[in-house]
Amino acid sequence: MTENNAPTRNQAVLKWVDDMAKLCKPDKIVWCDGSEEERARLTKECLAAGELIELNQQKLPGCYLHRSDPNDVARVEKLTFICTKNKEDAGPTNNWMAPDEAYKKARAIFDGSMKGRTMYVIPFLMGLPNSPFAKIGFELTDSRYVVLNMRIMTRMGKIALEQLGDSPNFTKGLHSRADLNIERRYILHFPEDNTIWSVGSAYGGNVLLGKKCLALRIGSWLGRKESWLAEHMLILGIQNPKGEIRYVCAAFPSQCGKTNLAMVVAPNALKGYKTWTVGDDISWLRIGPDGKLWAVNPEAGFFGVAPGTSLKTNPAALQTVQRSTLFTNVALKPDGTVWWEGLDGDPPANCIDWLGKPWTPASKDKAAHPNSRFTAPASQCPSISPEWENPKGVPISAIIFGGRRAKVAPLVFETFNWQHGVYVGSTMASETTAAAAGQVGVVRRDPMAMLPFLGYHAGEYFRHWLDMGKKITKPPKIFHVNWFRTNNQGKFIWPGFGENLRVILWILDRCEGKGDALKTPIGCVPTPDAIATTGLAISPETFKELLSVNREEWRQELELQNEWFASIGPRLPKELWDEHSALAKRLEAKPESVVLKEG
Ligand code: GTP
Ligand code: SPV
Ligand code: MN
Repeated sequence: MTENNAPTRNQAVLKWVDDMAKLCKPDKIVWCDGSEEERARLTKECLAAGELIELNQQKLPGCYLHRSDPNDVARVEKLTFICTKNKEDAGPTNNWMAPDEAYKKARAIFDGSMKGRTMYVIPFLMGLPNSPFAKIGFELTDSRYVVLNMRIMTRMGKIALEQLGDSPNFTKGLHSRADLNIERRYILHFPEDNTIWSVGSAYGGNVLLGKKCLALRIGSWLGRKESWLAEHMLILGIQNPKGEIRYVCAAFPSQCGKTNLAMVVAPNALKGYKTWTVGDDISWLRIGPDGKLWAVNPEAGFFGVAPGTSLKTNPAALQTVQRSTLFTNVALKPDGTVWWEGLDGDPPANCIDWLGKPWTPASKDKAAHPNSRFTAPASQCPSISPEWENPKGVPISAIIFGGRRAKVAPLVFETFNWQHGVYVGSTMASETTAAAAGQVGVVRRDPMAMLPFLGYHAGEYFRHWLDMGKKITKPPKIFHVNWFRTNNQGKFIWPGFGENLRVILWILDRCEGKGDALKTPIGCVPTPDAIATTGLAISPETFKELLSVNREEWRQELELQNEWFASIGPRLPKELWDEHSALAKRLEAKPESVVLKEG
């Protein structure tokens, strides 16, 4: 039945779509072409069905609001599985299910799940056409909301079919909302079959299969096989007053500031600097013919966190979402515009909260869900880089790891070399956020910000990073940052946001053999005057505190790292244990010519 109106003669695609349709039993099958006509038609259907609410078209042209099911508002890590033949290959950080069992369990839920519904076939491209980085995927889904989101987040439709041609080489993604029952929800990855099955959810990373499922979990698996890296990283270009542009990648866990840093605007004190957004969530990195590491953003849009986004914190994001944007789980104002906690100005006197209920500032619950999001085309971002669609990518000068740590980690430090940098990435820790279901604010290890997104064994992943380091002849330097240090009242002591650019400029100085630093046991920190603080309302004591390395705290940190490394088991590369011992030694040694705060 699929051949009738299918826009491809690719037999592998046709057979697979047919098989999946037999399982899900949709009333009809629609092949998506990515056209404007298709967008308008699906939007109209969504409005009629109550899946979208039209926003004020004068103030927010082309913008709509979606409210998800209240039990379906974030990624569910507990229900996300890596289904490799051997359990060991998924490693100790992933949930594992045997492929046979996983297919069987999910089949029972997919069976007939699309009765009375349409199955949309979405061919999509991650990366740019004719790029060595690009990968092709298909998502079969019974959700129009997913189609409309995928249309923004990926290069979808004809363009993907053209790239694929007759090749059987594509990721097979199947998604059904089924009954949105959390007891019947699974996000299953079969890297050995290049297959993703997601059922029982209709939200974000669970169902926009190009993003976390393909670009990171399947991507990381392919990256190891094909010698490249798939990472949870933003890509940012920084142009100095001479007009030279340098690029950095930064890996921060979910809701820890990637979108914000990707769109950072130079504060007045840094006149003459300009910033360019290349990507805000995912980087695919390959070694170029010049021996440098090159990065591509495989996505075409932003699925960004709404709360906290304001003219003060992220003006570029706010400008990006003024048109052709889908909002999910934000609050609705009486004038048909949107609101969320942290947006500029006073809270509205009344509005409709994310659950569809009346809300006033006196209400004790939040008006927007803490993981409410916007989906917007990257091309609309005022700081989008002219290079963002370069199929070769951009050359990377520095890799920056970072987490949300109230204490311990200083504002910034530079690692001694690639291996030490991999160790720092592998031991990253961060407080959990609302991006995933579960408790918020608990410190956990989140290596390279990839804990929820690894498609294979964490120990093997660290090995892959070490191996890549040997192949990159001109490696980027590796740094660690922490924008989230707090004082004893729990208040952030670093102003963050635009001011983070000051730290990035020190990082770029260090990449060019400039910038003053002090050697500490954990790495090199800036000297107090190496980072420009003009125009910052921050006392010299606070700044000192931000850059301090407390030996006692780091000794405790080492103990926790011990447990973490032990949990990875024998596949943890020995080099990382060596780095761990070396840090222990440096912490015990007498300070060199270096000022260190004693615990
Ligand atoms: P995902 O899309 O979940 O991967 O998140 P992300 O890493 O892109 O995080 P995002 O930039 O959306 O920031 C998440 C939250 O952190 C928002 O509420 C921001 O306002 C806040 N945030 C971002 N940067 C800073 C900063 O420098 N300082 C402080 N205090 N908060 C920040
Ligand atoms: C994240 O959680 O890191 C996100 C949002 O970027 S989601 O697409 O839901 O994974
Ligand atoms: Mn993310």
